[in-house]
Parts: sequence; structure tokens; C-alpha cells
Amino acid sequence: MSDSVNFVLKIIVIGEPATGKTSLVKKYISGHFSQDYRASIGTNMYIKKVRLDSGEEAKIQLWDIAGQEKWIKMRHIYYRGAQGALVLGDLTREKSFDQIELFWREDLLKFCPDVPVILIANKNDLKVETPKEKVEAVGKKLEAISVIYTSAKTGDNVEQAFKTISEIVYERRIKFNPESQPSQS
Ligand code: G3D
Ligand code: MG
Repeated sequence: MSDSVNFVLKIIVIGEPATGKTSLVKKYISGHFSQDYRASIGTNMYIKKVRLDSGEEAKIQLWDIAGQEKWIKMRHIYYRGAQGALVLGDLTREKSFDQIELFWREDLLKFCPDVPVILIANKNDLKVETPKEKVEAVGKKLEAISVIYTSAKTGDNVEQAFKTISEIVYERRIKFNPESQPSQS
């Protein structure tokens, strides 16, 4: 049998509408930034193969969850089985970070407690209207493992964001998967 196990890592991408969730995922998947904005229809799922530091190959499943009001009631269905989360704020709209504290944090606690979270401060290429202290404070409240400033437009840190969450999820997966650990008894 082959040594190369195909791990599937389910990562959800959440945050207020228009923070750049779809753009970020698309930039990562295809390297292409699409200017024309269309509200996501519910949820899109993308798959990309990644080579992990361990040398193993994993399939990363990215769930781009629409933040729009009309989809909000259904979103928890897509949270199921999530192993990691990218939570996006838009640096040009401070309110999008307030909403993470007020809304998205609760959501994570309720539907997928214990999943590793990275706070993504997106639109770094535009005029930043959100103080760094605010971003850091929201990161702390979220207990985010890391805060990463990105631009889905220029691609700045996009690869790094997905790489970081993939490695963390993979590491945790090893730790928590009893089959990959020696028996305690
Ligand atoms: P969403 O999926 O979170 O709802 P989208 O957000 O990815 O649809 O992006 C919303 C708008 O922000 C789009 O602009 C998109 O082009 C823009 N955008 C997303 N990320 C970035 C970024 O990093 N930098 C810049 N400059 N723009 C970004 P429009 O104008 O089409 O509504
Ligand atoms: Mg979208």
C-alpha cells in the first residue's frame, strides 16, 4: 500500500458580506482575482491539493460560506465537521471586525468549538481604516492562533494564510487521531 495518505482537511471561510471571502478563496485556488462581485449563492466548496511540510499530500476542502442575511439560517449545516476556520475582517470597514466579536465568535463557539481559527485582516492593499490594536484585540477574543494581513487582490499572504491553517489542522489531526498514535494502554 502507498504511504501517501490522502488527508481531507475541511476549512470554513466566514465573516461579514463583502469582506473578501470568495475573492480570497478564488485567488488561492486559481491565482486569479475576479473584479466582478456577485453575492455567493449560499455556499461554494473548493478543493485543492496541498503538499504539507511532512511531505504528505492533503486535499484541502474550502467552504466559502455566504454571510448574507438570506443564507444565515442555513450556515450551521456547512460548519459540520469543520477542522479549521478562517475568519475574515475587511480593513477598510472597522465594523466588520466588530461583527466578528459580536456575531461570528459566538457562532464558532456554538457550532464548532475547539477548531483552530486564523483571523484574516483582508484588503491590506487599500487604505486601512481599522486600527492595528483593534485587529489584535479581536484576534485575542477569538483566541486566534494567528492574525494574518492579506490582500486577495495582490495575493499578499494569501498562500501563507491557507498554508498556515492547513499545517495546524494537519498537526491537530495527528494528535487527535487515535489510529496514528501508539495505544496508551
Ligand atoms: P465576500 O465573498 O466576503 O462577500 P467578495 O466578498 O470576495 O465577493 O469581495 C467583495 C468585494 O471586495 C469585491 O469588490 C472584491 O473585488 C473586493 N475585494 C475582496 N478582497 C479584496 C482585496 O484584498 N483588496 C481589494 N482592493 N478588494 C478586495 P466589488 O467592488 O466587486 O464589490
Ligand atoms: Mg462571497
